[in-house]
Amino acid sequence: MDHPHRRFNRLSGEWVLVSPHRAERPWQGKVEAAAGEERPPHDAACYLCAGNERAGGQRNPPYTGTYVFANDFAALLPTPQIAAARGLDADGGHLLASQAVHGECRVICFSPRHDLTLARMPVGAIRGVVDTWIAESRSLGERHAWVQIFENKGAAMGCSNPHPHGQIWASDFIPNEGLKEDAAQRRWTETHDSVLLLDYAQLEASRGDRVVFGNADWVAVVPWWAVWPYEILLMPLRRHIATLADLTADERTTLAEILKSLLARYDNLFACDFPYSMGWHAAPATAGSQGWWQLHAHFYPPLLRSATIKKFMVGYEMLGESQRDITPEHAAERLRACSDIHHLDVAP
Ligand code: H2U
Ligand code: ZN
Repeated sequence: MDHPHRRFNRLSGEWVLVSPHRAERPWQGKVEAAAGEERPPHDAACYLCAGNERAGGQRNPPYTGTYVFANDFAALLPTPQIAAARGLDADGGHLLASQAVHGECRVICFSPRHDLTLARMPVGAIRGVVDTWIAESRSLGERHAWVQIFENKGAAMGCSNPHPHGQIWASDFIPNEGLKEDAAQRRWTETHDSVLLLDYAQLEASRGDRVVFGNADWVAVVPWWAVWPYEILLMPLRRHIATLADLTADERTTLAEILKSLLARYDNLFACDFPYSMGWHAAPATAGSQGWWQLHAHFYPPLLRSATIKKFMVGYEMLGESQRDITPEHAAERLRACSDIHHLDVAP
């Protein structure tokens, strides 16, 4: 498969153009010096550190594990603003369509340690993050149609603060990505009488060439249809699991373990603090969706060749469709070859 071809994304229903012959340009293997910024365990100027005042004026408690607070600059507001949105429907909703929305936005501090990232936290502390994701998705899921848990990491992804943290945006609507995946998974179950991402996880585990790492309950692959060079799809391997709340205690621990292993490999790939956006997709509360939805996490990292050379989604990608040079198989091979011991935790 080193000729140009397209691959179909079963989950989103979109195609990606793969041009592996372009990647035959010799790989420089260039490793930039890791951004040498040493961070203190507590930064008096950080609005996420324990005990500090936030931009909104409130003070964080002296938290010791994870800490969740309502985003002081929330993109979604809790009160429906129906009248205001109607005012936007200037032509009766034919061309200038709009929809009033409401929701809630929260910030999750993963740890009080300003100098850590998920990749360098102990498995027990990552398990604490998993438990927080579960508790938040459960409570917000009771009153919102969609709960989007995500982490933006690194300045390259527009993250405003290196303190380890993620976000949750819960809304009364299912956003575009969720709708595409809902339709594709539903169609698969209706035509195959099975669960799309469980079939897919088991197929990838049996083939192995796109697998980065797997354990008793989970498998992480550079998916067949990956768009970002080192994109990862993390899926349950053994059974149909619709939501985070459906995970057993063992599956929560093996999830923390695989997260640590994957994120250490990411940092080791270019010996840097690897930027990415990641997030969870799970069954919404709509009737029937638990039947076809399989819980999974996407990792979308922008880096292409080194700590400083990233892939831009421009030109053909904006106007035509996504394109990649190195194959998903090649990317998986590179990630498999990385140690899962973080480079900063290796004794000199
Ligand atoms: P990033 O994950 O993109 O860095 O965003 C951090 C969030 O933290 C951002 O959504 C919120 C911002 O609104 N925030 C607060 O809620 N309070 C603050 O004091 C600063 C940042
Ligand atoms: Zn901090």
